Amino acid sequence: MTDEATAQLVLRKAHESNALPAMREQLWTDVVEPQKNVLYGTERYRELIARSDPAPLLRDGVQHALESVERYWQAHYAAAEVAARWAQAHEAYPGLASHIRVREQLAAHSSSAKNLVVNPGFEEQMTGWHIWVRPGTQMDVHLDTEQAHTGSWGARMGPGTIACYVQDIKVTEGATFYLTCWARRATGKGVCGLHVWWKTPESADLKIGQWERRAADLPGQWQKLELYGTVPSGAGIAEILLLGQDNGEDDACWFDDLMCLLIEHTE
Ligand SMILES: [Ca+2]
Repeated sequence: MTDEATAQLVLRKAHESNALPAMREQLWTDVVEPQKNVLYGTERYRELIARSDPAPLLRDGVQHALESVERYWQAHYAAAEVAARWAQAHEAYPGLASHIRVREQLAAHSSSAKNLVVNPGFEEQMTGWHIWVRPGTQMDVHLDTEQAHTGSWGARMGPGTIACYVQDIKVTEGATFYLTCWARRATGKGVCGLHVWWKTPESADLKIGQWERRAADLPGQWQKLELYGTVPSGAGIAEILLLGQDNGEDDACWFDDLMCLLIEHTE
């Protein structure tokens, strides 16, 4: 992103894209439902549509767009000005309110925000974290001083099949959840991703899709990965998974410097 006009165009496109799932619902209600009797296998059709739900992909796209805009603004304006620009955007694009609210809160409170992740930079070794390796498979998982985003330590995985560094965060449904980390891949092979597995307060699977953000194909570079949204109904635990997968012999990935915020809504 190179200028303010592009930033505004990205915001407008994100706003338009964000309306697509609602438009699809409207299409169903207005066009398909009234003709239910003439459409063969309507339930099956609905099932197919449900499975092809574009909402998670759109959410990722919108988040990525807003992240790009924020990066541009942060590079060109002071914090107060960035917050003011998000307030303007909130006004101009009401459909993006839930996304922009997070940006406003971060701009306004980032210095005083309470990071919920224990030992977020692995400087206290494995305090707060545990490791999961898929049973029956191998993964080399260890903390590493060769690569760190900040401090001395980073969390390394590879070579191996699939494993995660895991930490549970207590959450309350309906609050805004924000999670970010830094990730680095050794090569363009394998998978390196930030996940959230939603669980009930009793630690049972909530049986909804995990939130996921994969590191881009930028070997050797530290990348910021970000996930946020509303804590789903019924959730009491957000299980953070730092995932490494399919790392070949010369391959590995690293994670460092997590931040997790829970923003309760007071309005
Ligand atoms: Ca560190």
